Formats: sequence, structure tokens, C-alpha cells
Amino acid sequence: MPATLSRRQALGLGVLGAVSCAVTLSSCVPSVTPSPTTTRWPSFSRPELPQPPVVRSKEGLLTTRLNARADVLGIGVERDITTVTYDGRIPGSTWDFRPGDRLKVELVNDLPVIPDYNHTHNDFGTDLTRPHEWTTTNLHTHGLHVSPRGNQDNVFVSVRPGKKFDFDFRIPEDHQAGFFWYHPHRHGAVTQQVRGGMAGGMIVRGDLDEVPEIAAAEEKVLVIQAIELGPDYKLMPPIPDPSKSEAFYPRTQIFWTINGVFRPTITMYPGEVQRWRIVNAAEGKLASLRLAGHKLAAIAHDGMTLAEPEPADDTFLGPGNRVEVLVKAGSAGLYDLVLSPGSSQKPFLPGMPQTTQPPGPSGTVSPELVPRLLATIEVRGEGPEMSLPESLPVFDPEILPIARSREVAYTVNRRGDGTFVSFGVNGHPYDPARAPYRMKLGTAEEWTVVNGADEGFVHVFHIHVNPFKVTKINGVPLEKPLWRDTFTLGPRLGDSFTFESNFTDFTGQFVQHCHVLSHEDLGMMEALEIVA
Ligand SMILES: [Cu+2]
Repeated sequence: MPATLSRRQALGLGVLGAVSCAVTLSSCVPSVTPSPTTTRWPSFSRPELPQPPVVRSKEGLLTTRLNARADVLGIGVERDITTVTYDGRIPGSTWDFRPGDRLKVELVNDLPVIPDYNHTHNDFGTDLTRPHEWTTTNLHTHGLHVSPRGNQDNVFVSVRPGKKFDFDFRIPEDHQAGFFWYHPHRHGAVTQQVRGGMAGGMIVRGDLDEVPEIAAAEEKVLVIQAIELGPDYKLMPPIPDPSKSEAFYPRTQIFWTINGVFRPTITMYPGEVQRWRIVNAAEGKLASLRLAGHKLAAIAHDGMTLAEPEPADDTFLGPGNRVEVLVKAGSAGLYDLVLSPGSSQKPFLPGMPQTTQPPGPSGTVSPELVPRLLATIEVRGEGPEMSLPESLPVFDPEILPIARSREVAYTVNRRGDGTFVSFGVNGHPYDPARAPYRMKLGTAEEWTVVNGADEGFVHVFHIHVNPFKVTKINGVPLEKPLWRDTFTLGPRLGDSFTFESNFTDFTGQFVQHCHVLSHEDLGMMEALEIVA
């Protein structure tokens, strides 16, 4: 890399464009071009929703190669985009396998070398609380109950540009059926790679797939992403030491895509039931989906099956959440699948489970957060009337006796003058030298996650390896507990939720963190360890 290149040119992914997101996060309102409208992309150009390529396990073994690389590709907008990808595609392939299978994944990192920032300490903290080495990567299997050790779901692995790593995941024989996703999880690099589009779906097949009404339904994967680009349609490099007028993660436009396509069409016939496996793979963004004129019923959240289908007129997804919905088409016509985007700063969305009331309207909404068309549903033709199941093979394992309780506060560290220092957990930014919080194998714990920062922002709790059962929001017991692996925490100081989790099957170190990944890269992550 010639020394004369500026660090912003070094990625080969574009130069700095206009940004106006101050480093003081409380005034962090990105300036963006108005969201694309159907005037720019006429409705007649809407392509049918493609499915990502599928890699299936055979005789208990799934083998694949995953190539992380920058590439130029079309997403159905007026120009090709330049971003980071798996295998030159957005999203990556869907992996389709069964409990008891083995997943052998060769991760090859062909992302470009960037200058080493380890020596560019700045006024705001160390590099560990700033974007760094964002072309180094690894692989996280979000939601899978697998070992965090060695070459399995180990987020402490670093695969530098030009290197490769062989992952070998062992799926337990009793793993639940559901929809999961994979994405990079290398601290300091996560935001940049996920916002560029590096993500893919994972299907674990099992009992849910054998419910007759579900087996009869056409199945579609919907990987929802928000690709963040500069004015030249190129992913912009992060700025580890931004000025007051810059953002850590600059962008001037965001394209919400499904399976890598901007505003696709999903075709159904009246009375048809389709099964949509949906993941919100958009970095740091909340999403609420609404589709009028059809019957929508959720059957699983975060890969955990409900007892029965539940109405899903407003489907809320925090970043990282999945939902599986059965969609029964209404009468013939064209319908809008409308996305209401939310952010850490603007969290209140229809369908969001919370007990606090949203504030009244105030000021203007950022163009990034204006509701928009995500896809068109075209209902036409004819076929047999289909039905929804009445009951489902519920995921609701018994919680072991609670061995211990703890409180986890998501915090923001600021100087006396209000300047941002870092994000943290219980006041501590992520530090690999810090001893992990330890849980004992074969026990359960009750944790209360608290918004410990008076910033008015939501944070999104995610823990690896074991899912959790949300029992209370703001101290109020829920009538129906919610099984999740990712949960959006309310925006006010002291907002909380309480969960119970079994720590079964696997020992080893892993993490819990905010799934607003930019918060994670800036320190909102904690190491954990399950010990025998
Ligand atoms: Cu956060």
C-alpha cells in the first residue's frame, strides 16, 4: 500500500463524503440524502425476490468455503455498488442442515490490507474502543447453541487479510429447529463488515418443518439488510478519530434490501400460505414490518418456536432478531410491505415489546427513519386454499433452579465536559485483559439488564451460546414469557428487562454485547465464561 494514499483512500472503497454526525453522540443525527422514492426507481423495475444460493448438509456434513472480499455488485439501484461481501454476494449463501450435523466452513479473508491503526491513539481512548483493523474478520453463528471454543463459535479468533481459518461446528443432536444467521464478529471490525452486507442465513430443520400446514407452505428466506454507502455508491471506511463534524461510520445513503435486492416483488396467489424466514441483518437498526390485506402469523422468534401462531400485524425486529411468519395472501392485487426503520436514538416502533410509552412527536425525523417500501407483494393467479396450523412444537425448556442473580448495566462513559469516551458494560469498556464474568455449567441464572445511560437511546442485548427467557420488562412480569437471543432494551435511564437462562452443554469463553454493533465496537461488550 503506497504511503502516499490517505487512510481514507486506503481501503479502495471511496473517499470521504459529506457527514454531519458529531462525535458527541447526543447530537448524532446523520445527514443523508432523501430516501429513494418510487420516482427514481419506477415500480415496473421491481424484480422477483431471489433466494440466496443454498448449501445443504449431506449425510450429516455441510462443507462450504466462505470468501470475505470487497466486490462490485448490482442491487437493483441505478448504479453498481462497491462493498464488502461473502463470495461477491449480498447476502451470503443460506446454510441448511439438521440437528447432529457438522459444519465445516473454510473462511478465506481476501479483504484488503489497511494501515495499522494500533499506534494512532487519540484523545478519546484506546483503539479497543474505536473502529480498528476492520478488514480482519472471523465468524459468529448467531443464535446457535454450539461450543464457543476452538474452531467453533469463537469470537476471539482473528483472520487477517490474506489468511484463512477452518471452522468446524458441531450441532447438538437436540438442537431446536429454527432460523439463525452468521456474520463476522471480530471486535473493532463488526460494524463495518455487517453494514457492508456480510451476513447469511442458517436453517436448522426439525420438528417445526414437519407440521403439515408448514410443510405445505412455500418457504422463503428474507435477509433484510441496510447497506450504508457514500455518495459514489461505495462503502466508506470508518474514522477511528472523527472530528466533531464527522461520524465513526460515515455514510450518505442507505439502501434497505431483501436478499440483496432493492424493492423486490414477492408473488403469491389468493389464499396461499407462504412461510417467510426473516432476519434483521441491518447494522444497528430497528425494523417494524407491516403488510395490509393479508393474514400474518408469527410461528417462531430467534429460532425458537411459539406454542401457537400469533398475530403479527406489526412485526418488530431489533437488529439481529429473526421472526418466522406464515403469510396467508388476501385477494388479488398489489400490496406494500412497509418498513418503519428505527434507530438507537429513535426506538419507538409498532410491535415493539415494551411497557414504557413513546413520547409525543417532537421535531423532524431523520430521512433515514422515514417509513418506506421494502417490497411489493403481488397476489395473482389461483391455487388451493391453504390453512394455518393451530398448534406448534413449542420451544420452552424448563429453567434449572436459579443459582445466582446479577444486574448488567449498559453504560456510556463521558468526560466531565460531556465528550464521549466509550461505551461499556457496568462502566467498563470491553477489555480482553479483564477477567470474564463466570457462570457454572448446569446452572441457571437470572439477569436484569438495565439501561444505565441517561442518553435516551435503546441498546440491544445479545448473548452467545445460550438463549434466554424474558420474564419481566421494567420489573413487570410478562403474562407470556418471551424466548429470545437478542432483546431491545428501553431508552430511558433505569429501563430494564429480566431474563432467565440455562447454561447447559458447553463450557468456555464467549461474550454478551449490544447488538447495535457500533456500540459493541466502541466498547459495549463483556467477556463471559461457563466453567465446569
Ligand atoms: Cu447499545
